[in-house]
Amino acid sequence: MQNPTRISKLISKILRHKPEMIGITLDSEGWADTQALIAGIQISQEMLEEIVNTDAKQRYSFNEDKSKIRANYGHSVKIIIHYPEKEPPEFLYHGTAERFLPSIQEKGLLPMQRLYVHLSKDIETAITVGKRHGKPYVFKIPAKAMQEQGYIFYQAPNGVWLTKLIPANFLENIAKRVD
Ligand code: HQG
Repeated sequence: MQNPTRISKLISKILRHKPEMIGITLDSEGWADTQALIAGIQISQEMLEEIVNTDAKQRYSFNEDKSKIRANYGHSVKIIIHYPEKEPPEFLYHGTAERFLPSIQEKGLLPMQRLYVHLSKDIETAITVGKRHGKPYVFKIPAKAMQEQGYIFYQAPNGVWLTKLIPANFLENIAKRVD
């Protein structure tokens, strides 16, 4: 029996970063042909549907007739998903690792390899995100105030918040060390 978590990680890699690794392509909005993905990673349609439907972070969506599939967020491939622009809550959070602090304090939060900076709605989620990179560190972002100054915030289907850039001045004196 194939391990669904391992398959899901492989699907993330293909649909966000490297479709060419199984010889498939993404269209301009990130959609891949479902049957081509299934053939490329040798899983059943049922397994794929189970992964899409049960993924804890709703990482993937099918189109209406399930002929296409895409990742909902996290891409490095240059596609354009039209996320709804949304009014953010007063504060959002970004979990990172302590080792990135000097660079972040100098340059602000940048999308790095991805298309957007990813923000979380609460500190706990941000800590989990930060732990993926090392000793976690959480920035509290005054999202509402930024939006009022013209910065645009989007929300992916799973609730992850996205924006293009958080300049360093919005991070000043509001960083929280996580022990
Ligand atoms: C850091 C996961 C140096 C940034 C998560 C982060 C998320 C800088 C790292 C989603 C920097 C990029 C995305 C700067 C930002 N200098 N480092 N100027 N600006 N960074 O993985 O936000 O489970 O691309 O702080 O839950 O960690 O995959 O982004 O630490 O929602 O579905 O550069 O991926 O979702 O790392 O994670 P990432 P992220 P999944």
